[in-house]
Amino acid sequence: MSDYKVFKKVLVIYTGGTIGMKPNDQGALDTVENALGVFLRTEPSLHVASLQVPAEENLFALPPVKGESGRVLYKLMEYDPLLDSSNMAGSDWKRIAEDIERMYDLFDGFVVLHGTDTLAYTASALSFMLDNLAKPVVVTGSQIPIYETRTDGRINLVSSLIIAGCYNIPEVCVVFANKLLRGNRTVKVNCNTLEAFDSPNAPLLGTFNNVININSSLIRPRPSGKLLTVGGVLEMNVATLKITPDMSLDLIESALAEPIKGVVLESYGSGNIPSNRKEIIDLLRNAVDRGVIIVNCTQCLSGSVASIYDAGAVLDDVGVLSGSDMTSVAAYTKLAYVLAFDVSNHHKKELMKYNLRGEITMADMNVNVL
Ligand code: ASN
Repeated sequence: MSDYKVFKKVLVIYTGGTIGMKPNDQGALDTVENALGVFLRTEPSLHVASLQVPAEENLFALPPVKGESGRVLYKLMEYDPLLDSSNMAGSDWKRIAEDIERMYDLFDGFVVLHGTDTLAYTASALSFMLDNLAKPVVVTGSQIPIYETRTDGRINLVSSLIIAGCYNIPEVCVVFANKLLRGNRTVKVNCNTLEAFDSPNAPLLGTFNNVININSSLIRPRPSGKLLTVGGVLEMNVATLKITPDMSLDLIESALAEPIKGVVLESYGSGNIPSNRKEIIDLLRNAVDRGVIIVNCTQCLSGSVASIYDAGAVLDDVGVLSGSDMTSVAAYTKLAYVLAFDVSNHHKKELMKYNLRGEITMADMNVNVL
């Protein structure tokens, strides 16, 4: 295999999810250790056996892809334990980010195989944690296990390997159902169809049809000359508080109570709350005065928060920040990232409003993050 050097090298970090699940004794889908690599080695659309890449190093060679000059060699790194993504936590985001940092110079790009349930959280979190990222990090998974005939896992994995190996996309992105999406704009929109993800407030970065079409003007610029740094410290004392009619004050009080440091307020429409309930406004004001950072995001699937109505403008008066068009998921992970910084509360608030990784259309262009 003297021609290894011409291959683009991709590290596939396999964290779990449906893509590698099989039914357990009760018939429920569950993760299975050491099965994916065995399967990949026998699957001609995912590995060219005749190239005889060393199996003991968990290396696989993707067959040539029409239209792409590069060839992709990939290494499978399976996590122990494999997780249904519903079981993932901030410590798992940290593990992935630190593995990417450790292996950064050895690979041209990275694929994270992940369950779909919390995939948007992980993609958003990684986008913030990987500062000065100059290589593609593609998060993907599937709705049907890769071992099944009708799987969507095979095409999602192939498309992800192509992006990670052959394209200059220095971002954390999501590949799913023939779409390339910005990671921190992604939301899970369907749990029953193969079109599980969308980015309702941001255009697709690309599409996989007869040809692969990348919307280059949307891709974030490669950071010049700066080294990747990983923000491995997170403040996970964050909460999401969804406003509902007649909601209990106790619930609001506990969502804002110590040790919570940051809250995503999921408001109605363009950022409105029941402003005729003075007690709610008092609870929010008290929390802001105690230093809790509250970010207002809409419950709607798309659109952004703006002080159009008095029922929303009241939040500006108590010091709640506008989340503009950020997804609630992005705001949650951004809070976890920003709240861990050793800077003043004022500076953290400025960072929450600032467009760090393409996650937000800035409502206020005068944000000062220096
Ligand atoms: N429960 C699964 C997970 O998130 C769902 C999936 O991957 N499609 O791990």
